[in-house]
Amino acid sequence: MNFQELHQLYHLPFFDLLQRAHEVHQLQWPDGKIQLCTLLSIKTGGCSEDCGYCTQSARYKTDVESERLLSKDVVMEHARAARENGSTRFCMGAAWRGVRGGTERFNQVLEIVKDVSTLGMEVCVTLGELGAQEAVALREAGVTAYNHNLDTSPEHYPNIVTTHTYEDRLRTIRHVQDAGMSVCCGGILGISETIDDRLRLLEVISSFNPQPESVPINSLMPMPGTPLAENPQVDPLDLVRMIACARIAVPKAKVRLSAGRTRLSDETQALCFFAGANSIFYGERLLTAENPAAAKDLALLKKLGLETLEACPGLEAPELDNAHAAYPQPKAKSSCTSCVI
Ligand code: SAM
Ligand code: DTB
Ligand code: SF4
Repeated sequence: MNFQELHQLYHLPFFDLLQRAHEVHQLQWPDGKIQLCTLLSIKTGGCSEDCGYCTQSARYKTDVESERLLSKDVVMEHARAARENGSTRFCMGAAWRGVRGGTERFNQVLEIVKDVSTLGMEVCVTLGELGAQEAVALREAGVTAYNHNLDTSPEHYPNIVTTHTYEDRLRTIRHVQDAGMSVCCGGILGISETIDDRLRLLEVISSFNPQPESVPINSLMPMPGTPLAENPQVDPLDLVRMIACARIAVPKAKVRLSAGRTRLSDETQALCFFAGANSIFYGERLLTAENPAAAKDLALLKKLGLETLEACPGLEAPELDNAHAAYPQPKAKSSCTSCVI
């Protein structure tokens, strides 16, 4: 969708926008189930990058203590627990600028991925910048999706990050697509952007070919010590509008109501689900920030009569297919219709 279309949509009367989004949601996701995902920071803090919202940047004096890459055994313990608690996607994050093939740490990550991918969950990683070969290696190890957010508009991005560019991010996304992994790409609200910046982000994301499989929408969790620590909270109704626009602009994607839920009321979250959000991060911690207690989330979903997506038995990573043009359509081997990977 282009900016003009998104602008018109966004500024519709609130209930007209919600109705349009809900219709798309019901058409694309008739079972209305919510996917539970678990996040784990496998390497925390000490990052060379200067993303102004991030508590893991080495440039800011924050409360986060740097940790080395977790061992495979520890990661597997978390992954098994996530599966037992009902998560069908396990997302591992590392605070690195990027990864390079042939290094010890990249080989360790590949070993971790190989083991986690035996558990039957979708396997998502977010490790920063990737080259083409690293992307293929991750895909072959069993990664099903790669998270790499564009976060905001191309115009606003340099106000938030100066150590890498929007084009760098797009190049990594291209490598992920070429390797046959699904793309998880979204944004963050509350980083001093305008509404137009948010819509420009959606314009860029919805123009991907193929469109991303997953669009996380984060709301800033202001982190003491970071440049954005004093930013005001996002207007909840603006968040709902953004979710609705994401649902309409990227209809087949899982729209993930991501960071920031500890500051949202049950009512706001309910509106987000109505507007098209169909996934949450589940469990008391995101990467470093807080998340609602699992029991609280389950109680909310129950109150709303929302079911969770069940595990998909025999889930496998998409087949490698570089036979087509620049952006091959990731293929899912699984026959389960509720898992679009
Ligand atoms: N280092 C990797 C990268 O840059 O792609 C992945 C980790 S980073 C934590 C993933 C995303 O989390 C960011 O792109 C941003 O959207 C979100 N995020 C990070 N810090 C946040 C915060 N304080 N509040 C809300 N969202 C945040
Ligand atoms: C995404 O867009 N949000 C998740 C996931 N992708 C990796 C991460 C949220 C991180 C929130 C801040 C923190 O925990 O430090
Ligand atoms: Fe590093 Fe990612 Fe945080 Fe940026 S968002 S500082 S790249 S961990």
